[in-house]
Amino acid sequence: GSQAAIDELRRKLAPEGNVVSEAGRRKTIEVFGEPLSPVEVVERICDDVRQRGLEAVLEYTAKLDGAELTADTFRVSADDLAAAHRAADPDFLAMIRRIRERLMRFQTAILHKDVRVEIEGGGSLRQRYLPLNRAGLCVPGGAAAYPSTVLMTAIPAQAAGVPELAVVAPPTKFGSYNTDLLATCHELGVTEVYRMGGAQAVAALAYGCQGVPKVDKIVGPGNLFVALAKRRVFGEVGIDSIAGPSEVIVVADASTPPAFTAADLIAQAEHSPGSAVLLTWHEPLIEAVVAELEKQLATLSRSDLTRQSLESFGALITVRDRDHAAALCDELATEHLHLACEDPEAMLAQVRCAGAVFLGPHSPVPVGDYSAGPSHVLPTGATARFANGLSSNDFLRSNSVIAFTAETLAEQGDDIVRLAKVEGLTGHARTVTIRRE
Ligand code: HSO
Ligand code: ZN
Repeated sequence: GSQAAIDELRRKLAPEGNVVSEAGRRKTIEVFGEPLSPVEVVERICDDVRQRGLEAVLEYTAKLDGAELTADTFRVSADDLAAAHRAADPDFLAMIRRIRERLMRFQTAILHKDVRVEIEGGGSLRQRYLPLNRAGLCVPGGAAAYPSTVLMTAIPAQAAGVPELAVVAPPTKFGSYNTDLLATCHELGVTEVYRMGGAQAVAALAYGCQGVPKVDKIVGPGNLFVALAKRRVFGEVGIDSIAGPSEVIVVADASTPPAFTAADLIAQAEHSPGSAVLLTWHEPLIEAVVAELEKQLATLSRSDLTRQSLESFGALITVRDRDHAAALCDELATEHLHLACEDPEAMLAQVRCAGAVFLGPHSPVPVGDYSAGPSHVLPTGATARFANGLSSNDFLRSNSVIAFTAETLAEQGDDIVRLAKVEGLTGHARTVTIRRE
């Protein structure tokens, strides 16, 4: 529980590639013929796209993603979407529909409801929620294909009632050339899919360019460039939280099967880089988990990557007791928190900061990644201190609505006039007094 140990854990939980990490901030890259920080590179790309539009987007797509696209080919055609859907395995599509059903039910249930408060003297005050007109959804495509991310971003938006959705995915075999991804878009009724990624995709969505109308909000995960670009364009458009590499803290005790815990840690490290931390007050568990990790890594498809990821960003830690574990979890504010110990409900009551919490032995993180209902787009790098996971409510904005009667205006008029005079704004005061004359 010493500060040094917490700092060490923080480093493990914020590997390079996370906007909040020192390592990520310090490195330099040569995109413009001179070494620049990622922040500077992203600024230049965003500004260039803002000025030169699609021409700049296509240039960066060629230079950074190695794909030669034109104004005619950078958007996935309706034919390509339909063809991917036709070619898809019917079982795959049936699965997508089942998952859509579950996500839609949860995302609809949590939507903010309009609120109306009657004023005693007459009239009403309201809070009214309305969907955004147009949202951009970032889907990554570097290390693996993520049709699940299409589900986890598009369905919350559809639950909120957003009429226009634009998906961007890099022009790679894991991105916008991936037929599973395209079939998923088609199944969900998403017709606008663009072959672009990185900062140039975020800038194109934020500022608009030939063939891409600007969006109101950009959501979804991505690499460092996507994350920095979202931060750059924020204010021009809305964004969700800024997601970095995936992380988990698993809290386990004598009741937790070591094989389950090893599998849960591996699932996170498999994202590579992915941070996987075990906290336990049952010391013998650690040795048992190490043995299980070895055993399970031997039969994993991405075992080298996962092993490296566990070595760099994994930690198996003994804590004093449950209270100590809860305090550490709250402080580390991790993306995924899996309470795999006995009486997880009791510990849930002690932890407030986490992106998503998974309770008990039957709720491994991939149920949330793939099928349960909440979105898997979650705050990482301790940003769960202040940020939320993506949900249908991110696609709503609200108006307050004020409707007074003459009686209510008369009743509150003196307060309004008095405060207006304190601020020296006699014009404000007159809007009330003129109605009395
Ligand atoms: N665990 C990732 C989401 C994901 N897992 C997608 C598999 N595919 C971030 O929450
Ligand atoms: Zn995952």
